[in-house]
Amino acid sequence: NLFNLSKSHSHGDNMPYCPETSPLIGGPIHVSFPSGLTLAEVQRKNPLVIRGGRYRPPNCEARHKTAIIIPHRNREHHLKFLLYYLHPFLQRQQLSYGIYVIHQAGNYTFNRAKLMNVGFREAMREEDWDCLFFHDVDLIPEDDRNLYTCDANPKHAAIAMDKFGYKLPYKMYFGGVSALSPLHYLKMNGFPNNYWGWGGEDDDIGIRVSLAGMYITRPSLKTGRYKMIKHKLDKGNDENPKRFNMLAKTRQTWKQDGMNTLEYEVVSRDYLPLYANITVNIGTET
Ligand code: BGN
Repeated sequence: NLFNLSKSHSHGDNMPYCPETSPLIGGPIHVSFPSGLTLAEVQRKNPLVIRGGRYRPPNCEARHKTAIIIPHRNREHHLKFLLYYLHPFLQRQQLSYGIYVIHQAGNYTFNRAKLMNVGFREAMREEDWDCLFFHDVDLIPEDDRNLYTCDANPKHAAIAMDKFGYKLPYKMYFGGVSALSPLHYLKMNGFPNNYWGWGGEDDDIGIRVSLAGMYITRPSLKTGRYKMIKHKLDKGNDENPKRFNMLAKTRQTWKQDGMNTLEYEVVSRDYLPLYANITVNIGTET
């Protein structure tokens, strides 16, 4: 029955809510990339994280339930560093959270936005998350006060990246890390499914936000800071030459392309110690 079902996800006894502002939050984080770091080490440092990369504060009832969605292929090295920083970061914010890595099967051109749509559906079928963070694998938050919670409108979190000189590259930029509630997500029909290759999908998503009657909120430049892990261009993720034309048509296409047309096949669901790894076949460009 419904009552027992929801009960099974809480701690059982009546714990007090966590404070509105976590006392564990510090300020800036010094981010470096220690050589020789292993996932076993990350696991050892995060003893309260359970299978599937889930966590709840041990001594208080979290006020927020956040799912982190990370689209991924062939970036194990980056993922390791992200997990190393992200787990303690989320724990210091006293969040109840889960980390989902959505892994595109095969070698066909990468499709970041469609993987996000898959992540949304897969995460929401497991838990009643109140916020989803759509997170690039190579971006490490550099300040604890950049809260991984949702606002009344979609939030763009990665506003000050080192590679852009710690400022927004352009006013409409919505890439890197963004946060939407399930209602925000469905209101804009999710993300586009047909941006294959690099570029433009984040701009499309930004346009969708306003077409759906919402606006973009942002943390301060001081806290929305990220370090990008340096890397070369990926194989299988060439620039998408169609993105300019597609972006010019978002207004006509957003209602016909998104969560309402999402199709994919789950290849495997692995509940690993530090994250849930969901491998999916998302097909090819038609
Ligand atoms: C933009 C890309 C974004 C990318 C940022 C930052 C396009 C569409 C051009 C009309 N947008 O130029 O996808 O996140 O740069 O690298 O290419």
